[in-house]
Amino acid sequence: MKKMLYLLVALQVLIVFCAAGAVNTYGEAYTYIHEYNAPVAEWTPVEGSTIIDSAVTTPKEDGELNKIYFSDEWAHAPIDGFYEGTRSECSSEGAMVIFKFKGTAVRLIGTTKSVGGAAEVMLDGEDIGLLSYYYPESNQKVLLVLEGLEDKEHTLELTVTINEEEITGPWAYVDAFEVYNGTSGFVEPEEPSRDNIPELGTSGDEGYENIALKSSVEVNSQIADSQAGDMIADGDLGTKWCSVEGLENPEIAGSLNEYYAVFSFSKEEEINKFVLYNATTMTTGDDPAHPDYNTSSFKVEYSSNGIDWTEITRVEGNVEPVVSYSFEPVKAKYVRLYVYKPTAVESTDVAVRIAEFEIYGVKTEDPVTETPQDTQKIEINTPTSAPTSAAPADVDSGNENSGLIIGIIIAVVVVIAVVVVIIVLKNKKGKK
Ligand SMILES: [Ca+2]
Repeated sequence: MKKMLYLLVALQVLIVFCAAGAVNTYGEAYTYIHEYNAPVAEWTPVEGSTIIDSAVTTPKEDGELNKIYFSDEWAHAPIDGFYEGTRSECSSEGAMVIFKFKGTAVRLIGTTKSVGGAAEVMLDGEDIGLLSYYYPESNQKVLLVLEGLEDKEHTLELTVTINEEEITGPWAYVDAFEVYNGTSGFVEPEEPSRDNIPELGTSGDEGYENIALKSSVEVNSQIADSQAGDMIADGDLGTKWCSVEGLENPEIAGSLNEYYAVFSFSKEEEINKFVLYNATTMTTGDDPAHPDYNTSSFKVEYSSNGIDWTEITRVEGNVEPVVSYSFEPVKAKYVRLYVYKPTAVESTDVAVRIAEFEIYGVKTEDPVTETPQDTQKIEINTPTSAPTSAAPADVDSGNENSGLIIGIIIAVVVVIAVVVVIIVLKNKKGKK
């Protein structure tokens, strides 16, 4: 059952990566905006707008302006952090919400979740598209924006459905509707700043370098080859290791999912620092837009045999994209990053997403610098054919061969000469 859940979550995560960043425009008269991963962390009402809280319900037949009709499947729960402390939710296909309003713009404020489904959206009886409640978890999120409408009464109708494409249940959420006049209701969020993200490979003390790049990496699991374990140490902030399949470990009370990445070196290395780059530091994709993707709790350990581990440090409640930690140098053949809360403390997202993990160790001679010297030697030796120590053995053996041939020729000539002399002498004797 758990495996099945993991599989579902994995599929969801895979799909959301594909679906990220979708912006749809329906028709010329008005715009409809919904991004699965719109990084709208906070919702700010438009000045002069009217907020219609979802806790107000009315019979469908009333069709009363600025009232929300919920079908019976909806539950209206008191939850902190929502408008007037309430949020409505349901998980029934076909459940409906009908909202009648007068204005040129409307926004739906709700929640997205990893179990989120979808809703078919109708405006004034016209099908305008599918609204997704899916992923990542975010409360009081702007889920739907309709702007540039005619200034008259409109009816917005949502019908809850399974988001078949995304293989989730029909979970749907409504906090409130916001009605206003104007077209500036939706503010595009700013790109997250990269000011505090150090360049890869630049965090080491003098004489130290990121030796994770030359380690071999083993992870407990990975979601796909495109987000493989070794991408945590490939010197690229455009790639990450992602896993949704953690381990059960009783060590940390209450933990359900734990993950590891083990870095193995060919010999013991002296190390004194690690730098963890969460997926929020990435230079590609939409991960940077989600501060909840910062690994919340983890520990880093080292070992000389891969069996007995010594803890370097333990981090809990982290919210930073980059976590850097220096320590007294230790000798390690193995380093283990052990994650036991992969996302923000309040998040239920079970995916660990780490773009890069640097381990700073004593710098060794770069074998790359030896190559030009060798090349130079060959370049010098080749044209002169000088019999230096590096002179090609072929040349010597070639000399030996030609000497041998000359020797053989001389020997043959000598033998022939001797034979000729003997014959001549014999003939002379015979003639006498
Ligand atoms: Ca990487």
